[in-house]
Amino acid sequence: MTDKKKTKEEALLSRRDVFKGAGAAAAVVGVGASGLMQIKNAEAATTGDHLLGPGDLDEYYGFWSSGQAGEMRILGLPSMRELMRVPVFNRCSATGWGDTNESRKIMRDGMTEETKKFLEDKGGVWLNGDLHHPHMSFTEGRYDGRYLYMNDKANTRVARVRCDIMKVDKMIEIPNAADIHGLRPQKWPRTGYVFANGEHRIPLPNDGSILDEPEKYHAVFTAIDGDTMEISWQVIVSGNLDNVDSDYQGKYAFASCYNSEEGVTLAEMMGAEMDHCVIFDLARIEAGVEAGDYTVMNGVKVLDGRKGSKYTRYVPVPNSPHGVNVAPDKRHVMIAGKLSPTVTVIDVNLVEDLFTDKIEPRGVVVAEPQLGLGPLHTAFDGRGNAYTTLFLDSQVVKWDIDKALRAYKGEDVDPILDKVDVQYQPGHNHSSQGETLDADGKWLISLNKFSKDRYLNVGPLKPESEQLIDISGDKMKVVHDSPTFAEPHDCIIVKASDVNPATTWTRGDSYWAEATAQAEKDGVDLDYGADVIRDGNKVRVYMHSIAPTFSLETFEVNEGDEVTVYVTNMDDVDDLTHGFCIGNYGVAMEVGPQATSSITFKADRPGVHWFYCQWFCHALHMEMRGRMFVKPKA
Ligand code: RUQ
Ligand code: CUA
Repeated sequence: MTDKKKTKEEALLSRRDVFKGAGAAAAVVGVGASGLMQIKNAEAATTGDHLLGPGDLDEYYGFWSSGQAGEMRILGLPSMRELMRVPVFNRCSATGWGDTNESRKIMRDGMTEETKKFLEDKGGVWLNGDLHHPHMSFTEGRYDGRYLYMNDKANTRVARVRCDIMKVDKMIEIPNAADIHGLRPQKWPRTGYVFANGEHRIPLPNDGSILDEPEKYHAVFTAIDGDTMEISWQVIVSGNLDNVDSDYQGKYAFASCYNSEEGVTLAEMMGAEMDHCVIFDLARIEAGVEAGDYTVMNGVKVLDGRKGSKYTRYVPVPNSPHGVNVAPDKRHVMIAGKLSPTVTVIDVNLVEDLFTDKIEPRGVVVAEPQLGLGPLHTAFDGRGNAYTTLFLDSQVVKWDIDKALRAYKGEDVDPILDKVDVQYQPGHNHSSQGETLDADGKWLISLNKFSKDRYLNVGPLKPESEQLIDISGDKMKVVHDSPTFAEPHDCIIVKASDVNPATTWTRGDSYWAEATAQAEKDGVDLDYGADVIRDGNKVRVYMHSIAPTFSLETFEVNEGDEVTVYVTNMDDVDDLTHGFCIGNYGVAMEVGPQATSSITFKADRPGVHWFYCQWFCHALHMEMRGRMFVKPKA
């Protein structure tokens, strides 16, 4: 077992060995003579096994969205230390995401032609994004460590992160939809589909021929093939789609659907007391695709799943429902009421009767406990309890699913077990492995939209706030909070042993397949090259790096040339990342150990321009540089 895989217990054990003299018990609660662990107060000492000492490794990865910042973040839990930021829908100065040829290809390959045209004079790629929901691929209801999928609400995209390298490898725009919000992978038998909700209603086609005629607008539900990242099919719905989850049977997807009034103003959207949970029947939809019951729009098969369709059912749910969460009991689907103090519980086993019209739409509802004001999202502990965030009450409520079912049948029982204050206004919450069959009921995260007075004031723009709650006992206990920059929208908590990132890249990775092909055509060695290839006014510069040198100390190009620099990092030492930056040229990128990265720019500034390594790599890091000569036009 490598250091990276050490569980927290093992880490603590080895620490105990190191500090034998301090006494085992003291080392376990972290108050050893070494003083390595900080204990804030006596209360934390009793529940404080979330505190890790320097060098100790966490038991879980947390994969965090960042909302309007557009990136994914990786945290360690329970320590809540931020481990990494993975650029996705944003641009990144440190890694060159959005500037390197490899990242721009990923960003552009999945764009519609129309968007490519729109971005022609805007740099070719989107500059902003709004990443809400990161979720891992499943095999038989458990995280399988292959991929993470995530949505961009701002520019209607879905991206995939390869978990071996923790970089985006695919990004697609979803046609016919506006603003992807809810996103979940299929849990059973595997991912499989990735379901994505188009939130806003738009005319189809949205080419200006229909403007202020809201009755002609539609929202669209999309199933993406998680392996190929191609769109399998889409379904038009009635109303706006919000969040979505999938079952443990592989039969259905459940989406919250507000604005059944199909209004466009706030007053119109709030008119009805009841909105819906839309249930999508995957087998019936696949049969419909097979039978040709679709219209092709922008190259995608689109089925009509509006009210009355055989592909969907609309279960009335109060009022502007939001979060959809399927319990690890494989049976109950929780739909949070948002504007209603209730969570509506649907029994998956009754849904087939709904599709065969044996029962009324509300016949699938088996509980609807009143929990508090502003229920948004629900998490699970695998012991039959649910944890729902209450946005308006600024609380998390713990409730007993079975008691809620019994109360709905008329028994006089109160399902509410506990409530805890959180600071302030929680949106999502998530429990350790809680959206899988491995829900272990140890930790709960509350992601809070406001921090107000919780931290030192940093001006009018405040951080948001995330809190760690110990749910292993009867009572919930907030044990840690941290401020975070915009916006800790959602997260998942995955056992560290289920994720196996590589420590270096592997030469020959398809990530730089285009560079490999070009080097072959140019007859140069991508691994150990030091070549300048001229091809008309295109120049390709191949160099490799071994700390602290680049294989080229200088290269010369002509003003106006289109220059591509390929840098291969031949160091294979763990954590030995180099960079390549050209001063005053807007050219910068990360080159990980054993990776190739490339970047293309126009050499339209004559003169001497230093290139340098911008990732600290060696005692002679400052000396790791060279010169680009740009010869002026005659
Ligand atoms: S939704 S705060 Cu974008 Cu995740 Cu519920
Ligand atoms: Cu190479 Cu710094």
